[in-house]
Amino acid sequence: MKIIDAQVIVTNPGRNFVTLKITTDEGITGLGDATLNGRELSVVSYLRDHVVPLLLGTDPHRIEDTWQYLYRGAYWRRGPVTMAAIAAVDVALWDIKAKVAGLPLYQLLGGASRDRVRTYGHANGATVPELFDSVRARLAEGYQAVRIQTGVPGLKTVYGVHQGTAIAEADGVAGAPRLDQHATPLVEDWDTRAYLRHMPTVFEAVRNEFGPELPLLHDAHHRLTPIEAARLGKSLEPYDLFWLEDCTPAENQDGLRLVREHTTTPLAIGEVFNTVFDYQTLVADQLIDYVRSAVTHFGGVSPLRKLFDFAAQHQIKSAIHGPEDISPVGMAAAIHLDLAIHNFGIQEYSGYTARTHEVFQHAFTFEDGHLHPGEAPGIGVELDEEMAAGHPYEQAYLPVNRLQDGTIHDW
Ligand code: KDG
Ligand code: MG
Repeated sequence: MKIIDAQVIVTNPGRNFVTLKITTDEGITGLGDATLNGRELSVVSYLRDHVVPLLLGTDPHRIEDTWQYLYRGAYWRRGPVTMAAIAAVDVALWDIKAKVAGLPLYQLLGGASRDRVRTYGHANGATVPELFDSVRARLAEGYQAVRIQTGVPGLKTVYGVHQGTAIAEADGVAGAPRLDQHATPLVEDWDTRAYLRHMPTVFEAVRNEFGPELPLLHDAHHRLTPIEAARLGKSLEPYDLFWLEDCTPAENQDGLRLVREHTTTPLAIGEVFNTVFDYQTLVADQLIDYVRSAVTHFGGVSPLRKLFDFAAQHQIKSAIHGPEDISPVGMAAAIHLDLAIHNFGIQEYSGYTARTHEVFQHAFTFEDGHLHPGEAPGIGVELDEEMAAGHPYEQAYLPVNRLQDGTIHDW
């Protein structure tokens, strides 16, 4: 079998998604997600201009060899653009291989290790009463674990707290919020001391309202220094978090050592990482509890599975990044992996707009807070190209963050 065509399709059924479609001489097609939020077109060019010419005429079954060729053969390794492009190829080739076998991808990854995949959803509110409403809405949708994000007194806009941007048309997960995307970057504001004072009061209120059982998560979104993160982790210990996510930017992996020494709150990290090398110290020294990379930003199913095996040796579990900016193609690949690996932890899932479900018809299902990849051969996603063309690309940026004196801060 040979690859005879590879197209890059950009569509915006609510937000921008980049999809690679590989076609073989036997008429079998495979899809891969290459969406890099806010920098989408750089991956489109990387694929169209530099990767597609290398794929034509090659054997789609040689997934590992193709991966190594694209990774090592570029000379310039790693980085989000490169690894999103390689991820799209890797997933599209797994899709083809599984379709040829007539099996859902998870069967080729060793078969199911569980019956279904536990997820967590996003609850948020500018105030605590609004947050409670949001938690109730997620529970009504079936979620059995909830991420908690709130406004901070004195700050206008804070990460994860969506102001009037809920997607009314979202189905399945009805209240799925639209992650802020703007034609020019929205400027949010930040005050670490106000945040550190506020968060324990929020979690105390949530525990009092919803009881001790509900798994609660929180994303600090890279904003704290290690000692600030240590303080937050310690102050949240009475509220028994499932995890504290991205508590500090982890370019300096050793920073997590300080956090770890001061708190027993479980730590999750890695959604901006793109190779196993970003995790080397974190995993080998057991400084974290969950690895958070997305199939889409980590080079695909092949390297992510290797990361999970490395993590398993250190009793660290998976928690694949699954925000709204991972397309249903990237999400489907994640769910197959979640079902197959032994050290599965939890899967993030925020749902999609109704239009997204129409453009990307998928076999995966969401029920009672759990996902299942379905039994369709391959990853189980088909792209309606005509419909996709009806929703063209729109330039969109993520927000940026400034301290109250105007200094740029991590978003
Ligand atoms: O594009 C950026 C988002 O993917 C990110 O902000 C979402 O932090 C995120 C999460 O945990 O889902
Ligand atoms: Mg996050």
